[in-house]
Amino acid sequence: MTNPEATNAELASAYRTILSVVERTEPRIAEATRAELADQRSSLKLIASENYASLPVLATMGTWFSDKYAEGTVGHRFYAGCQNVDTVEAVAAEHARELFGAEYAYVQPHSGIDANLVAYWAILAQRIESPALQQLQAKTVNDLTEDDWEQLRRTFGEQKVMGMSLDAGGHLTHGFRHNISGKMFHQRSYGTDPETQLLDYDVLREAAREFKPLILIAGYSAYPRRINFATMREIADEVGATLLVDMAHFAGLVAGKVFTGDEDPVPHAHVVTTTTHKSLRGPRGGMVLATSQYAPSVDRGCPMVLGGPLSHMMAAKAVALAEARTAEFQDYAQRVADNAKALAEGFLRRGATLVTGGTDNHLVLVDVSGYGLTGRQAESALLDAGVVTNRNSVPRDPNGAWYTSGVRLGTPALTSRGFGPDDFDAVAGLIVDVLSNTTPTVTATGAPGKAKYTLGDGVADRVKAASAEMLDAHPLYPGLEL
Ligand code: DSN
Repeated sequence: MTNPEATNAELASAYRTILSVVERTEPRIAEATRAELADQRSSLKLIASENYASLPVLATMGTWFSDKYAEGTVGHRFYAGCQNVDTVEAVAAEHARELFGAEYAYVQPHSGIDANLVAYWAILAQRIESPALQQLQAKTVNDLTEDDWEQLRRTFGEQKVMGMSLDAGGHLTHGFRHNISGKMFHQRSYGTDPETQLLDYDVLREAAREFKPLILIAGYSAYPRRINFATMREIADEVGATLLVDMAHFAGLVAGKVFTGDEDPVPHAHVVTTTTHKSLRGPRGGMVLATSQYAPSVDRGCPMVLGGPLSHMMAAKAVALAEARTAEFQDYAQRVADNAKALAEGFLRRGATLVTGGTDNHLVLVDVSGYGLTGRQAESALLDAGVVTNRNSVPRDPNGAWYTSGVRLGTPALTSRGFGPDDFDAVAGLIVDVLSNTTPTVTATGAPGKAKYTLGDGVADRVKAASAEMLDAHPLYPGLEL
C-alpha cells in the first residue's frame, strides 16, 4: 500500500466534501454514514468475514463507472461505449491472475454466491451437454415448481455435489438445502471427526467413492484449520469429480503467501471462487479463477448467471488486488494468522473450549456451551460490551443453526488496524470476562432460555473501557475526520 497516513489525509477532505453535499439531498444518509464510521471505529470488529478496505479502494467504488452497462466480457459487450470498462476489467483480471498464479480470472461476480453460481454453471456447461441448460433460462427461478426441479435434475443426469456440512464449518452455497445449490443438485456433505473435529481425508475419500459427485467442493466459512488441496484433488480425480475450491474466507492468506504448496488451492483446483472483501481486504464482490479448460464457460457468467457487471466495483477490485501484490500485504496476511494463534492461545489459557482445539488460519470458533450459553446469548452479550462477533454452529450442534452453541471470531479486521498478538490475547480476556459474567434467563418452565440473558453489573463498561484504550492506540483511517 502507499503511505496510508498521507493518503488518508488527502482523502479526508474529499470525504468531508462528499458528505456535506449528500447532506443537502438526504441528511439521514449523511448522518448514517458518519455514524457507521463512528461505530466501526469504537467497537472490536471480530466478524471473521469482515475487514476494513483501504480508503483508495473505498474511493474507487464511488465513481461514474457505476452508471455504465457492460454485459458481456472484455471486447465482447452487449452495449456500446465500453472501452474504459474493458480497461478496468482487464486490469483487475491481470492482477488476479498474477497475484494467484491462475490461468484465468473472472472479476465480474457481485458476491460469493454469484461466483459459486458462475462456477456451477460453468462446470455443468463444460461437463454436461444438455438442453436443460436452455430450459432453465426459459423460466424465472421463482416459477420453477418442484416437478420442474425434478425434471431438471433428471435432464442434468442427476448431478451431485459434495461439500462440507454447514455445522462442520461449510458454507450454505455448498449444497445446503435452503440454498439454490441444494435444489439444483443432489448433495451429500462431509463432516469432521467426532473427536478431533478435524477433517478426516480417509473418511471423505470413502464417502466420495460411494457418492461419486460431479463436483467436490472444498472451502469453509467457519472451519478454523487449513485444508490440504493436493489431497482434495487426488480424491476428486479418483472419483472423476471437478474440484471446486471456495477460498472466500482465506483468499487473503493465499494472496499473502501464508498458504503455499498443498495449502494453496490455485495449483490444485479446476475452479476457485472467492469473495474480495474478507481477508483479501478489497471491495464487496466475488471472483472466479479457473484453469484454461473451464475458462470459456466461466467467461459466459454474464449474462448466463449474472446481471450487468458492476464496473465501479471491478475498478475497486483492481485497486485492492494491486495492494495485495505488495510486500506490505504479505506482512499483513502473516500477522492475520499469527494474531489468530495468539487469540486462540489467549482463550485456551483462560479455560475456553475451541472447536478443533485451536486455529491455523484466520478464525477461531469458541464453543460457549461450557459457559451455559447459546451462541445467540453470547453474541448479544458481547455486542452489549462493544465486541462485534457472530454466532455460529459448532459440529453436531444441539442448538441448531439459529441459536447455535458457538461464536466465530476472526482477526482480519483488527489486524488491518494494527492489532498485534498481545492485543489479541487481551481481546480473548475481555471476551472470557463477558462470557463468564453472562447468565441465561430462565423460561417459565425453569429451564435456561436460548435467547435472553443477563450481563453482570459493570461488565459492559469495564470491557468497553479496556477496548477503547486498544482501539485508540490503533486508529481506523487515521487522519480521516468527518
Ligand atoms: N457471510 C459470510 C460469512 O460471514 O462467512 C459467508 O458468506
